[in-house]
Amino acid sequence: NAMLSWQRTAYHFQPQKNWMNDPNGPLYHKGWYHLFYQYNPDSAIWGNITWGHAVSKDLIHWLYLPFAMVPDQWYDINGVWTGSATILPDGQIMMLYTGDTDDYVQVQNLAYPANLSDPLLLDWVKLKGNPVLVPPPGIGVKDFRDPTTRWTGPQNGQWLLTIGSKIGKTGVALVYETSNFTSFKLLDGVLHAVPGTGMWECVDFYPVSTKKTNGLETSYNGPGVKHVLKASLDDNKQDHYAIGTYDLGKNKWTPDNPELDCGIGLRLDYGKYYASKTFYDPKKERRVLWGWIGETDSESADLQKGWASVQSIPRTVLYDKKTGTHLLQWPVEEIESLRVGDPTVKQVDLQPGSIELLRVDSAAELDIEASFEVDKVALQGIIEADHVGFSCSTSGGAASRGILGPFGVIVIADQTLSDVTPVYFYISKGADGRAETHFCADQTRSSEAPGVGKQVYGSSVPVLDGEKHSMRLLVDHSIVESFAQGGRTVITSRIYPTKAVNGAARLFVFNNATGASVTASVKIWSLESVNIQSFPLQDL
Ligand code: DQQ
Repeated sequence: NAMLSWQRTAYHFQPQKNWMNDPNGPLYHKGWYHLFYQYNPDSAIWGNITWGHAVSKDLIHWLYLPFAMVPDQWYDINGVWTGSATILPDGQIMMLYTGDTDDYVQVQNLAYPANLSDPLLLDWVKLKGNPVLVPPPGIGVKDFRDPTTRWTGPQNGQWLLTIGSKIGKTGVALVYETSNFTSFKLLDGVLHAVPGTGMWECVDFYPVSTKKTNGLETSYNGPGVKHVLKASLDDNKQDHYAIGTYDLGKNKWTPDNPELDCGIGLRLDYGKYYASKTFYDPKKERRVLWGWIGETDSESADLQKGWASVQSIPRTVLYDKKTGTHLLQWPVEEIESLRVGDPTVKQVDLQPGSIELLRVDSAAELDIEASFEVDKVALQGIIEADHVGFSCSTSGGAASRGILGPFGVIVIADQTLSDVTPVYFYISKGADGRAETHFCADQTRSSEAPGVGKQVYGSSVPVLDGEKHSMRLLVDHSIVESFAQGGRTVITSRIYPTKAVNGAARLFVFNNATGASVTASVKIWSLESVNIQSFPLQDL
């Protein structure tokens, strides 16, 4: 066990031991950010699902609290599953969650804090009348889960919320109306449905501003607003989203680009990332996104190391005005408080086929900003490039050379380049003959450990006229969160280095293109570790 303790992260949220999955009911209350999470108190694999609870003043330094809810009622005895918080205008907090019943039926239950004046919200009361909602006719009893935060409906005093399901193989978001969180009415039609996508878990639905740079409260609507629909697809464990317009009166959401709707469209994160959920942070007027980073090794390895999963660093979410097609995800600014001293700043000219070591302290815990300028003449020669149809996942990874890529950084590498996780751009010729940029993270040589996932993750990313190719990386021992072009495309890597461990970790920049030189400008900060403290009550 101790041997594997280095795989634990230094500044991501994770429990002291055992299994964790979805983030639940994130909220802000009396100066504290609250995070609840799916947790197994008994083992490093999924089961006995209980709500873990932690609080933080800054979304980075956490304090473990006693469990908020345990499976102890007939209506949640097989698991206190995922739910969302709603803070009502009078300050009351409604926590609606899915319970797996003694009969394995998925029902919705209500819980609320026993004492709202407690900033830590230590005690939670389950409503006597639970469950408040059972699967409606035509919906499978195992296909009805993960209620959202509510938003205001078209009529006075009417609230709406959505719950994911499937009908046949069509993923759907059902909409319910309520005025009290104890009685609900299923509305006709659905918010949205996509054939062939299967069960929609952890649906999220929220407004984004097309004009301002602040986030919007969940009920906010009006001009200059678009609505994001996100579904976590149970069939392939991917979080998909699309941006569209919401007709409140008709209760219908229409994707801006039907090609990019929740079935085949954009992914929030092209790496290991699932069951995400946003909340509105009134303190900083932003919308913050949480996501579950699972393991890509085997269950037996997880049992051996005694823990599984971490939560992503919370991200602010904004509409990307420049493309109009993407969201922008960016680590919350509070992460910058972990930066130690001044950054290492370097400009490196990288000839075709070159790699350079960047000397930095503690390369296992870094915040990296890097931008790359590609030789203009070479870029114009894109017509010569012959990579129509390039995709990260089917490419050979960073070792496969093309005319205009790959180039980028290599993180969690050892000195001998035996463990390497390259994160890079690759420019190919798109179907329209113009340059198309791909953002990839290559796990294929990230570890010598047996039985771990070793894919090449990634996607194309819009790089607009006048923009450099830019990336930001948060490196944390066994997790790398990579953001391209200000957060248009994001990839989370879960890696299991065996050599590039702690002080042995190194950082490189590279250019493996055959036909272009690249100038890399990098800024690198070492990040402090965060010690998650236990609330004293846990010891009682
Ligand atoms: N995890 C929960 C469910 C949800 C799934 C159970 C998504 O409520 O659908 O642990 O990861």
